Amino acid sequence: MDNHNNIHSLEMKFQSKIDAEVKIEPKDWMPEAYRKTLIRQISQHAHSEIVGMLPEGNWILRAPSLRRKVALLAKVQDEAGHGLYLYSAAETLGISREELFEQLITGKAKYSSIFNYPTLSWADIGAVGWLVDGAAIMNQVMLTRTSYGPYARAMVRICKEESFHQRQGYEILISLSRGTEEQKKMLQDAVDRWWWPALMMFGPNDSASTHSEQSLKWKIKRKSNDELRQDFIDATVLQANYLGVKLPDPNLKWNEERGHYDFGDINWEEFWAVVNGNGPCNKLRLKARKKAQEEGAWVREAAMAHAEKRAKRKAEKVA
Ligand code: FAQ
Repeated sequence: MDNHNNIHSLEMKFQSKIDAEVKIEPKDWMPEAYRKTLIRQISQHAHSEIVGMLPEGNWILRAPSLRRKVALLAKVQDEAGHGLYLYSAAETLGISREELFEQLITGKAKYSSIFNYPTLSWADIGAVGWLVDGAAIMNQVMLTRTSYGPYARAMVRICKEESFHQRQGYEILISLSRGTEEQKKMLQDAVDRWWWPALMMFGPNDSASTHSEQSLKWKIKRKSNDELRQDFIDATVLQANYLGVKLPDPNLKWNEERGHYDFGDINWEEFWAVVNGNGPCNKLRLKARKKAQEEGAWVREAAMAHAEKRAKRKAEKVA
């Protein structure tokens, strides 16, 4: 068999495994483009978790009570853990942690657009939990069934924690909704600012999504960007009603025929500006990550030296 035929037959076998719902594991043969797409998506996801710690970390010292502080601290620590699971999953595809970090701090790798918006009030922490974690869960529950084993397994753990994050945010907002006029105003203002960016998290419309068609075939994605966005809107409108907030979209209306909510146009110009580095906080976020990378260098070096020493001692014992 010549090389071309050989690759073709490997690709056929690979696709039939995917079609039969068999998970792909790190040492299995996979098309280069599948590996590349996964590294891109998983690393973008890992970076999002790590950069996502920044807007919330901003409020840890200003949380209004000890109970709120403990919950927020736990949530931000969870995001760091999610980043670690995801970086580890990306590493199984043959890329190093150093390369991944380098791609983030040089701006070569993307992270979610949502984390380039500022958290201006305490209500924003509630809105981030409710809307941002809510959108993240919608996407991530689908990813627990993604075709790559290590990514799917990481997602199972992550989703459990994200559910707590979403509840934590919603509970903050319930308290505000039962509070003073000023607190209610703060709640509405946060929802007004976070609603549209949360809808943008699902990515461009299906017709403009470059990777969706192939990723759906490979079952990396199990639902399209627009399907997930619609699922999120349908679930969230009811929660907004319970909170007594108005979602900032005059075109949001139940469509009996479709069995879904209709909604207004998303500002895609704003989305691409943010994705391309020109959102309100892009520069600030990268600066903070770069600083953390530099200041943490000695910790990583010390940890690696310790690990090497231990491995050497173990090898000497065996010999
Ligand atoms: N932001 O062809 P598609 C969290 C890019 S949740 C920035 O549709 P794809 C939890 C895309 O990369 C947030 N860029 O792409 C948390 C591509 O550019 P490229 C993270 C975006 O991959 C909560 C181009 O546009 N979640 O962190 C965005 O098939 C609270 C064309 O797009 C994940 O990453 C965007 N929103 O579908 C943490 C989930 N959307 O790479 C802290 C995993 C698209 O060719 C606090 N990722 N782009 O240069 C996915 O499911 C997918 O990657 C999508 C995009 C759905 C995000």
